[in-house]
Amino acid sequence: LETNKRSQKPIKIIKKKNMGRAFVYVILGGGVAAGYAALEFVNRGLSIGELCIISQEPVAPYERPALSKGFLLPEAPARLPSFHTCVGANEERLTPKWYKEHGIELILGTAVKSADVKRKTLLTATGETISYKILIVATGARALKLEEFGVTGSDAENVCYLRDIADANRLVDAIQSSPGGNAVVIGGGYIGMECAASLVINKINVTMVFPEEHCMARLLTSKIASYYEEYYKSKGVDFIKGTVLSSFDFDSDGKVTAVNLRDGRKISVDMVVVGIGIRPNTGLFEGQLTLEKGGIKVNGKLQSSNSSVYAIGDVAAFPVKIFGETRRLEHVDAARKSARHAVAAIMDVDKTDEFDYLPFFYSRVFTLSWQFYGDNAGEVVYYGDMSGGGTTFGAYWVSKGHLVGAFLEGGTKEEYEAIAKATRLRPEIEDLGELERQGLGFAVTT
Ligand code: FAD
Ligand code: NAD
Ligand code: ISD
Repeated sequence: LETNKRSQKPIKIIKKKNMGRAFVYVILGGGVAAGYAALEFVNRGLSIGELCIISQEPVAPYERPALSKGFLLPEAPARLPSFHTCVGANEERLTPKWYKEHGIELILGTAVKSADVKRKTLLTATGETISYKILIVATGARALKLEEFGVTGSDAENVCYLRDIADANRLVDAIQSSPGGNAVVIGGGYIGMECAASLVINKINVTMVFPEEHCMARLLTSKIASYYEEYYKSKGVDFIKGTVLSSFDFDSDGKVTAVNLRDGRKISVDMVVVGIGIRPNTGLFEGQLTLEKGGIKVNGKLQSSNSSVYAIGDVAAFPVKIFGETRRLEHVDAARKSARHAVAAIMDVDKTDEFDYLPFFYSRVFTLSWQFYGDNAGEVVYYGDMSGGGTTFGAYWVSKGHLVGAFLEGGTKEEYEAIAKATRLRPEIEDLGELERQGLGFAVTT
């Protein structure tokens, strides 16, 4: 019993057991998008105690791209706290102290096991019920496992995936246990290409195996891909294309000693890196929110089919205005910008327009570096020097008479800005030959 302050009459307070904490805003997931959302909340005047971030990772949000690059370097590797968000966008580095100072509750090392969007509650693995007024889902994605393709053996200590800091530590251990050894990299996408380069830098012999005709098949044309494959070959990387892994051989300790390919080949290995794609972490919301393109469908304010729930980053399928369709993008710039836009929409709805995002992807391997903006649809026009060895070249994609995408390897900051601006403007292209003749100059003068 407690006393009502005004009437001084006794009142009965019923506290439900395990009721847990209540917040105005809860971010579910503690990756890239969560970090950028937190910064945006603070910049827009968040009050102490209003925001909670729940993450199953044991560390505060960090720049995940560092895991396949700086983290794997043999000399002076990047380690936390140096790459907490939001250093990747040249902003403040949000250390655990920063969250404390801003009154943001960081619940780390804690998975959310279920969500009830009608009751506006989340149940954590520790048994706590956390309630919210507004929920931002930033659960990202998980790496696909070989078992999902019928191959067993992912648990072996020298088979590595790469999604989070625990995976990255495991990969570093495998690299350090295989000096001068042999690695097979399964998958020719982003993880495969970036990890293969990092392994070579660590003086490990690499064979890449993937089912497509060329690497980075989701984004690159065979002509662009062959530039990178030739560069990798010059660094000693072997490519086995058009086939997949069928099984592993193990030693008596359960370590993988060889990979067997479907085309009959056997390759002896000291370690294996697997990068065969991801699945967005939507499981908690299936049957509760509308899903599309494998993610949580949101509108131009990043708001899901339940108006109290927003989704950002890899898990969100949002309308990409310049393409006039819904897409789910698995890249860091989209995570950062969708996070910021969602918070703007939550805190200042009247002044926030629909999210108008220009897709931006990039990678850095060895001394190479490329950026891509827009969409890789339609006809392709190449320019520049594709003879190899770190030259500058690029490509434009032209669809329905308009420039819709642009790629550039080895550009300057100003040149990357120029291709971004040109792609955003979607200029009409009447003559592909003329575009080819102008090359990078077209973007620079548009
Ligand atoms: P994540 O950063 O994956 O964060 C999701 C978080 O949610 C994680 O902390 C996860 O543990 C947590 N979580 C999930 N489910 C739960 C649950 N039930 N309970 C509690 N917590 C949960 N993109 C680029 O554009 N350029 C790059 O160079 C680049 N490099 C990359 C390198 C690597 C190794 C990887 C893995 C990705 C890279 N990406 C890159 C992609 C980029 O990192 C992602 O697009 C970005 O991290 C997405 O941010 P997110 O916040 O949506 O998801
Ligand atoms: P991905 O989608 O880029 O590539 C997956 C690759 O897996 C395909 O290219 C294919 O070669 C291969 N593959 C598919 N099924 C296979 C099978 N059964 N056997 C063998 N190979 C198979 O995915 P990823 O490389 O795993 O990257 C994971 C995520 O991390 C993606 O969302 C990616 O965007 C992100 N990432 C991005 C960057 C970047 O933007 N620079 C860098 C690293 C990771
Ligand atoms: O390699 C990277 C990358 O692309 C990032 O965004 O690391 C991060 C940050 O730059 C870490 O400093």
